[in-house]
Amino acid sequence: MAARTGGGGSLQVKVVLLGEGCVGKTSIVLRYVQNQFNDKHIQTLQASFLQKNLTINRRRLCLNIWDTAGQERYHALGPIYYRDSHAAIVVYDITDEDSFTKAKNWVRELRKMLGDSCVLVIVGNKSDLEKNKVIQEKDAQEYAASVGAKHFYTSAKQNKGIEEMFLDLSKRLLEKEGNNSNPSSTNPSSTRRPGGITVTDDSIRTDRPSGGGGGGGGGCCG
Ligand SMILES: Nc1nc2c(ncn2[C@@H]2O[C@H](COP(=O)(O)OP(=O)(O)OP(=O)(O)O)[C@@H](O)[C@H]2O)c(=O)[nH]1
Ligand SMILES: [Mg+2]
Repeated sequence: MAARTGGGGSLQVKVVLLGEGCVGKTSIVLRYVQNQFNDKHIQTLQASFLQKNLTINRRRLCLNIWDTAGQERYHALGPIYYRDSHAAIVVYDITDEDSFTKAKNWVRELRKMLGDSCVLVIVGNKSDLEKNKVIQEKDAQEYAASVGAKHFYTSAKQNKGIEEMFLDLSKRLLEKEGNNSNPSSTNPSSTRRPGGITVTDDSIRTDRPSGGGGGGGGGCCG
């Protein structure tokens, strides 16, 4: 689905996070949007919604991010959140073989339901636990390439790889949409990134979806 340009010339895009429970989907988004990290696993119920506004090379982008629940009992809700998505981030835990299998299942489902229309990213999270890694980088990279996805390592805990992953995804979304959105005025808080890209973190908003998103109690990780 083509992204639409909202008020203020900002390109509105929908991004969904999918993956098994406890792999760190919520942690990745909370680190990216609020620069927070929680050691406890607070299971997401259904899904949570967060927004992040960026300006990349004077082009405005609003990421509307749906962080879905990984528990199996919510699997059937997946299409509600990935439908019409412009990008999907499929997350696995580098220390958990099953979570990689589950990530592959999500990719298969996405490709079947959405075709090649959405930008696909596969993320190996918890890169700080390198010593416990069970999914080898070569396998992960080869798999990602075989399904037309990019692969990134992240650590929400140590704040590694997350900005880079969202930046790459955002640039690909902008490229896909062409060069026709309105340039915004230069913002003094802009930061220069490698590769000559200027990125501005415009504003932050977080919300819960109506009808019961947000975190619940309990956890699988102790
Ligand atoms: N060591 C380490 N732990 C992490 C990292 N990211 C998340 N965690 C931990 O992993 C657990 C699960 O994180 P969540 O972000 O709640 O996982 P989730 O994928 O959103 O889980 P569901 O909402 O149940 O689908 C928590 O205890 C986090 O603190 C990371 O990069 N490194
Ligand atoms: Mg969660």
